[in-house]
Amino acid sequence: MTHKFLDDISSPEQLRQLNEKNLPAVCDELRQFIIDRVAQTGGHFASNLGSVELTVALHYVFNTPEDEIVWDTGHQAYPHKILTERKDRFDTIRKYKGLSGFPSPEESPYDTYHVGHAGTSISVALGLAKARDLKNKKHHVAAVIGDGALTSGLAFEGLNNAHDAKKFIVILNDNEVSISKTMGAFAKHFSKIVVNPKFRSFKQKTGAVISKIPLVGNVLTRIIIRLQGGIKHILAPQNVFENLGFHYIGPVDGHNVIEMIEILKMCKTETEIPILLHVMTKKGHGFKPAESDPESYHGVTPFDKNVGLPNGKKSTPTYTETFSEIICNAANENNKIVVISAAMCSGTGMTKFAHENPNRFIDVGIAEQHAVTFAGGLAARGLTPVVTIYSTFLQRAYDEIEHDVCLPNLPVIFAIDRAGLVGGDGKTHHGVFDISYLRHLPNMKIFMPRDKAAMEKALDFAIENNSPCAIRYPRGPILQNGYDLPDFSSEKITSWETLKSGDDVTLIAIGQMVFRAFAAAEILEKNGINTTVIDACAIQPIDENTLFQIIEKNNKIVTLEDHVLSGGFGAAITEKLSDKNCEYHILRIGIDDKFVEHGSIDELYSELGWHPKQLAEKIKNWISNE
Ligand SMILES: Cc1ncc(C[n+]2csc(CCOP(=O)(O)OP(=O)(O)O)c2C)c(N)n1
Repeated sequence: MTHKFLDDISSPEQLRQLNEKNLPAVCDELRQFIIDRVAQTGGHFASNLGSVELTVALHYVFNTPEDEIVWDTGHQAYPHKILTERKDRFDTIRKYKGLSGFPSPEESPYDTYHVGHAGTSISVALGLAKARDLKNKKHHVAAVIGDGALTSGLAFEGLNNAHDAKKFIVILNDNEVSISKTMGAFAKHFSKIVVNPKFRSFKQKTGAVISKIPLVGNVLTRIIIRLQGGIKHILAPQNVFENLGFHYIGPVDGHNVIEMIEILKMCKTETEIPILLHVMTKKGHGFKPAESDPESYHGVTPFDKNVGLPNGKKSTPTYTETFSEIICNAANENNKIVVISAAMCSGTGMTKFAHENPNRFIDVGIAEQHAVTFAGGLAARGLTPVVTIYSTFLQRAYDEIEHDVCLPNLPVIFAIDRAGLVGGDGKTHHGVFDISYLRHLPNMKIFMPRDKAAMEKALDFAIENNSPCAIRYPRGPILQNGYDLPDFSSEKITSWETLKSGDDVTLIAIGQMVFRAFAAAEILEKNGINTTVIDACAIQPIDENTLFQIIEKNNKIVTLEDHVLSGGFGAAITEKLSDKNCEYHILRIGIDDKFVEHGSIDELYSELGWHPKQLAEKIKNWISNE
């Protein structure tokens, strides 16, 4: 498919050569390009359709990459990637060795910072602006943040610190949606500003017209902006941004590229105080199914653009779906259970729970720290809070887990989804650190079930237990690659399960790695190596009885975990054996001191050597060298 303008635009410099009147057509082509490509590759979709005009306007008005734009979270930066020298490689997005799904300075000088987690843009941009000032440079710095990302505490901390920043613009891309509806009082505050059309048209019309008058334009615009400040105080006395020292401009139509350009030019002239530009966009703009169901189209797998997303469920349930089922069943029996989500209701499979238990489901917004401490408060008064959260986002709340849950020893349950490698989202999203950052906390217990039976036992234990418990489980279906095993059968979840016995070596694995260990054991068997295979569902505390029995029989052990080795499960075993002065030989299989890139799970496992054949080979070589 050819594009009249886009085919000749590889960089913002080329975009800036165009006459302004052609920019709406550029936007249409860019949007169609994204629809065509993401329907084939999968990836973030609805947010990128919403950010097209804003991106074109920003690169048109600002002298990027000298002027610096920081995209918050980075899931909306596909139009930016396409305009900044990556159009020809866009087919490789999120694929192994291909373009990252998020901004990455290693990939392009136009990507000012690594992102993936929400709420960082204002702090990053302030840091860049301060560095600019200290180095006596003169360029502009802008942060683009969604109304969802603005619910995170970190974003507020950045806003609070920005009052004296110069040549500094925060652009609030407000589509009233996070992944689900944006939660909290802040979102309500925005809607009050938005329903103030009188204010909006005054600002846009006067500002845009006057800024066109040569020489006096900029000065007058500035006066007008100040004047508007006065009017706005009458019209919108509660404007929180003004109270924080920003000059607030908006709300403006984020799909009118010409209007956006005028307003951004106007913003550029105001160099002395920070500006908050409030832009209204529609998530999924220009693709009807995504406009009407932005949640389903937030992130997509490949789909037929003429039909829309496939419906129907896959035959093998995922770990997420399984947890969803058992927590709903548990809540039917136990009215103390309360589920808390940090803006990830559907991702963590809690849609059904929220529907069935509206009073016992709380979406706190992108506020992981608050989610954990809030859960502590609930637990302190006898409720059973379950924080359903991705491993990578729980990292935000380390101090709250330690100080507000483990120290007072409160029975908060952490349902840690996406624990392990996640695939296309890559290094900002792999959930491979949680054992390390939880294991050393007193009172914390950690389980990693391989199947539904173990998950049920882990949840039952956690509900009965009077201290914090974490249940970690990965993305994807149970029975990874069809390595079928009977149900977890240990009576207690705190006891490890011996799946098979053999004399040469013992494989101790957690979660989905149990299936891989078992398949590797079958290959080793064919090579004359007899293995014992253990499912170590209880990671913390470990089942010492079983561990010491194993060591007495055979002191060669291999640990397998979808986690970093440093501080991980294998490290826990090593510590335990060393402390007891055991004689042992250990091979720890996991991730060795590196950030794993993006790609399919299959490719990443190949790279790490986690396919059963590779595992068997590695174990065989290790045994022969011991
Ligand atoms: C710390 C953190 N928590 C959760 C997420 C998952 N997440 C990715 S995008 C998103 C919604 C962002 O909403 P908004 O900023 O309004 O952007 P929109 O998608 O609406 O354009 C969420 C919750 C994340 N990336 N980082």
